Amino acid sequence: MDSWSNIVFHVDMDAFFASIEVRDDPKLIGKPVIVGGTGRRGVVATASYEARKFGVRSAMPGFRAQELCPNGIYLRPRINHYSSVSRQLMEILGRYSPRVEALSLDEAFLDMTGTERLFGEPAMAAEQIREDIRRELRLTASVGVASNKMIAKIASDMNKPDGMTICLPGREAEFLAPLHIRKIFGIGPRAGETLQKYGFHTIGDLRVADPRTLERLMGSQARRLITLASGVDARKVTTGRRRKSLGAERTYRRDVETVEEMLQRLRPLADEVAEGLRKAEWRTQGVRLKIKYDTFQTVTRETQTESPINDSHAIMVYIERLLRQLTPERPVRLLGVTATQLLRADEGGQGTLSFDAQLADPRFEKLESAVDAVRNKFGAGVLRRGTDRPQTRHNWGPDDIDPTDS
Ligand code: TTP
Ligand code: MG
Repeated sequence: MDSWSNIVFHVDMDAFFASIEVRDDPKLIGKPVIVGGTGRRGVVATASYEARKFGVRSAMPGFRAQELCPNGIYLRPRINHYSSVSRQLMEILGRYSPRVEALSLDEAFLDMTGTERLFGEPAMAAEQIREDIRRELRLTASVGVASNKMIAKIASDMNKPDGMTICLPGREAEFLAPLHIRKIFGIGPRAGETLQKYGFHTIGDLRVADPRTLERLMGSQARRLITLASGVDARKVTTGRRRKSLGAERTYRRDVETVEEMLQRLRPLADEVAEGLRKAEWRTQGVRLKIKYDTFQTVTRETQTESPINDSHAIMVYIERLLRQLTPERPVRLLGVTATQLLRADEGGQGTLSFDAQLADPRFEKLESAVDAVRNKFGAGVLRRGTDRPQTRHNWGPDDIDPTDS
């Protein structure tokens, strides 16, 4: 066996809301318990494993759940209560690592790299965490142990409920190979269908795919998929303790109608965000696009970046992707770009394997740092990248309204 160079745990509570209800009311033990789906238009938040046998699932409309499981016990969610249990859970996890990244109330990544001395072999540490949760919270958790986030998350789901799954270092590709392609983060129902039509069923099929074939099917995602399929994921565990986001937005006097014009207007916003990131020595692992239509309806779309970034070029690659996926159908009065998921430049910036050379091209970062330096010295507007066309820039001025106006 190779030795562990990185150790990541993914801890995920079993049927979280429902398990808490059962714990608090022993009469419910062994019964099909459904949290949510009570009101006329309610949806199911979660169901106990007994209720899942009837086909009841999270996000299912309540009436459908009641058809499937008429004798189920339907409870109204008590979110505040679940949040306080969640805080206790995170406190337990915090004893095992200073780097805990909570993803939701009931799941978190732990960077366990370098903790062997304290807690022993990863498998032992994982069992100890599960034991603490069982004893102190009287709840069960499933844990995935792996060399990176993607696999740890897939692993925690493999022996649910009350299970632990380890992927040993060096065995990543082998571990993933038999699994269904939809297990890969980012392969949604549509992409999954396309891939299957062309004979890609398992992650192993993807790994040995001809990159050109895959590119024809998945475009710019292809290389990333092959990398993920081979079990490589360079995302770091980030603690969300600091400031969470950094954004720029602008309301325009005249509505913006075309996607091309939106892209032009998003570029200076991305510049602003990138500059802010570099000034604070941050990078981001998430990018969010915000749009307010002329109807004042606001939509946001967010994506994770393949590696931590802090340059406007890379931000725009994601923003453009989000914008094109969204295909706005109405005129737009406000646009915004936000870096979500910030991390310090030294946390995983270096030595990070980039999935997409174009996105993490160090030349762009260097270039942009140089631009910052000149701007700081002589003021903004002195230096612009080649892609900024002055004839469009002068149109922007009068349309821009202070962001506080929105
Ligand atoms: P999950 O971890 O997805 O589900 P779970 O803990 O209930 O079950 P398991 O992990 O064993 O498969 O979500 C955690 C909690 O978040 C869940 O208990 C209820 C809530 N939730 C919703 O409210 N709506 C949803 O659509 C989902 C998926 C979860
Ligand atoms: Mg869970």
